[in-house]
Amino acid sequence: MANQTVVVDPITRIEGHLRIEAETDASGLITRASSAGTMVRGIEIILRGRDPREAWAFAQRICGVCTLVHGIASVRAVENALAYPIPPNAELIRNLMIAAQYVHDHVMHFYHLQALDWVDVVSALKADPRKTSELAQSLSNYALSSPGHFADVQNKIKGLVESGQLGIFANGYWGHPAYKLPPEANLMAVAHYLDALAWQREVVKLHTIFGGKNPHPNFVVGGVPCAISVDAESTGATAGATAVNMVGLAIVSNVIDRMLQFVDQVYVPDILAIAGFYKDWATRGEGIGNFMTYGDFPSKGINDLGGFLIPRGVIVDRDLSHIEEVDLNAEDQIKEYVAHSWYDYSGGKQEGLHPYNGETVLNYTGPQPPYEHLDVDASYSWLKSPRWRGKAVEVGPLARMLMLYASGNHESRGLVDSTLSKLDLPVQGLFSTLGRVAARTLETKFIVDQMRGWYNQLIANIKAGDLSTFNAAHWDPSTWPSTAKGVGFTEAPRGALAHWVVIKNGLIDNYQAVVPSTWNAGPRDAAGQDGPYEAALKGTQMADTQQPLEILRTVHSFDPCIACAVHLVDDEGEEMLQVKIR
Ligand code: NFE
Ligand code: MG
Repeated sequence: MANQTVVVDPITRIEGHLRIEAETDASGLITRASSAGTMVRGIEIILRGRDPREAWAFAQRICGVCTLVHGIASVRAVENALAYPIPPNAELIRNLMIAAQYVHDHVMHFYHLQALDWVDVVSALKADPRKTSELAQSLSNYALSSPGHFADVQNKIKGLVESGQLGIFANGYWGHPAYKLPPEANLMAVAHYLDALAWQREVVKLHTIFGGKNPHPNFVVGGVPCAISVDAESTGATAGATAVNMVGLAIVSNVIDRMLQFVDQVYVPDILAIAGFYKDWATRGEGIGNFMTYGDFPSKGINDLGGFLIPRGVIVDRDLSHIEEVDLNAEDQIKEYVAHSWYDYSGGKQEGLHPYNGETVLNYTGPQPPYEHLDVDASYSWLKSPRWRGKAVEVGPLARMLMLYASGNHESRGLVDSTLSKLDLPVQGLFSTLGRVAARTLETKFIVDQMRGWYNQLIANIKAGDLSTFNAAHWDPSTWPSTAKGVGFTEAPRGALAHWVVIKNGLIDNYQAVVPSTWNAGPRDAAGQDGPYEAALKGTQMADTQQPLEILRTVHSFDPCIACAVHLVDDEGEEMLQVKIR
């Protein structure tokens, strides 16, 4: 083999349009990788001149996968600008909604977007359903583990394969030597893929109770838009259709139980079992080694960082003995660069801008389609390159679990240590593709365990007579200063997310969103430093450059969302996976 540029475009089983160009040496080792977002929409431009109280409804349309998170970041940004506190019940309901999003999103990401990198669907046909049932029952007491259930699933797959239409299972590299699971484990995982589809349809109800619908539940600046009604307890009827009553709260309680059950009985045991076959991926896809969180799940208001369940900070160079502080308002800390992006800045392409001064000026200088390669030495992405104090940082579940671990959080340390010991891996194994997959699962367990506490607190408040969910104090724009600026942040499933808003005379003057997948998937910066995907792909040995499964494994371990990352489509139709070799 000669040196090649392997192009994977689009990367499938993600949200949005992502292209990876990986330059390899003669052995198939990746020597340089370039991550390109190839889709642009302009939500930040659409927001200018609007009433900041309605920004959430537009901003939330940045993405329907991490639905909710842009609504949360937006109302928090406006509340921050207006020094607008929300009632304790609103904080509890937001925590429950954000947590539900983690559990829903992480389970779906594993089974529906990522599992097929590790699970060979076609191999499941060779499994013995009886042995599969024994395997499943040795891992947990999940109810759907009978030989008959697995035989049914196997027949379903057989039908798909025999019809020649694998449908949702099309386009896998089935039979690739990097698939290591025995047929029984493959069959079990495919069965759980299908079970997770049915499960997610039920648990999404939590958002519909508190926010009216999903995707895109409703929010309001100053609280949450659901009134709590205790009158309708006996009938289930409510005076106003949007009120939450005891019947609705009982459904929320049931959803929390179902989430807990699926995570404990299916998701966590599956990941532990599957990870045992892929321990070599604990030394692959290491990445940039810097990790950042903004923190979330407040218990004493958004301004009391000490009351956050997930702490804020940066870990530099994998040093878990020290956490750096992050200040989202400090102009010298968070900056976005466009040196390799299809944007211009008024001060030139080498400049970095803090989001309060952020500019969104499109300037496409790439090749006209159809093209073979991007000019990766010039501009090559619609993503900007955000940096913290000039450093590329990874955000997401691994960053959060590391921050919890480094800050001494007892439950998360227990989860991480017991997992490492079960897999017989050192702590360094966390800084890897497998580490990202495992951290997402452990985080789900950590968060789902918190949900009952918030729920109980909400019920206790209601029983004590506190029904307040909205604070009207600063709703009227006549109470606002003529100029104000604020930042709203959240830990979205894919990582640290913030929106910065500048308000002038009651209207939005500037609005900038810096999003988890922008942090992770962004291109090289003005100093030529790789983004986290690029760094994680560099040094990866590919078995077969025509079947870039290794690239998919590492990129999927970050859970990309390019709609979020660019928030700015070309008018080309959907394209199937294409691998071009030079
Ligand atoms: Ni569209 Fe998103 C999340 C945000 S990703 S999925 O989680 O914000 O970057
Ligand atoms: Mg932006």
